Amino acid sequence: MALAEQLEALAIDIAREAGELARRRRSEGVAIAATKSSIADIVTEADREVEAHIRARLAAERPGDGFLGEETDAERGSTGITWVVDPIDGTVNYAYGIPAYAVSIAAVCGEPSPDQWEALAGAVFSPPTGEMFHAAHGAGAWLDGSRLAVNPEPSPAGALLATGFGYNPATHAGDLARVARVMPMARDLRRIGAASLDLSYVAAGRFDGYFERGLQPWDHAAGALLVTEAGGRFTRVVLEDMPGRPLFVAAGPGLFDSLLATTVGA
Ligand code: LIP
Repeated sequence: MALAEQLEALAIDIAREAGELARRRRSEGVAIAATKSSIADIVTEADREVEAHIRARLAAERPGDGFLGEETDAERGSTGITWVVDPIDGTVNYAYGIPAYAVSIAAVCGEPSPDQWEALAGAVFSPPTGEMFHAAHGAGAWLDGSRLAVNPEPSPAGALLATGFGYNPATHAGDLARVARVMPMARDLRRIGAASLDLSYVAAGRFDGYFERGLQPWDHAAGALLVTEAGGRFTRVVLEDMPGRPLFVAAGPGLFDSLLATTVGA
């Protein structure tokens, strides 16, 4: 088995275990552990416990690999492989009991930074639905054994698009102006609240496209590979007004260029 597929198999196993743990903790009641960048940016006890579980499993299975996770300190590895992990993507949904959250695990090689890494494998597990989206570089994107393909073109009714907003209220007006620019090309807009699911749904053809500013590496590492392995395109654009808050765009080949041009805006 090629290295990318070995890493994919490990990501799938650990994402499922971690997802079952997250679901159990959800049923037992969610405890907010702290807030992070703003009062709206929460971390639950389960986020931390699930990340600790994933990190320990990866360290046991692949000692020497690096780790970049949402809730714990990054660690450089010696093998050239780094795991990029979001233990519970969609934490606010998770805390409110909205059944739209996921465990996202990706393995990348090279410098562990989104503008330099090459993604080799990824798994996005949705505990509420039991769906396992997964991909290995060059081996396609899959959902529970079925191969995924993005929508080549939106329907004549317009594109079904998804987006998201950050935790800093000062960014909302700009993000809403972007939505207003995009709506003329859309049949409708969805706000799921978990980038890993948004990207998985683009890969599965459930959305024609997705755009959002300010994602963290762990929000998109696995989902971006799913989109490209399903025949779509994904990009990260640094915009002058806020270089630290890149814009991310994903879509099928027939929509990508116009969605990118519209979301970047002149
Ligand atoms: C979430 C992202 C989502 C974004 C939220 C948040 P978290 O990640 O997946 O796309 O709109 O603001 O960043 O914090 O739940 O891991």
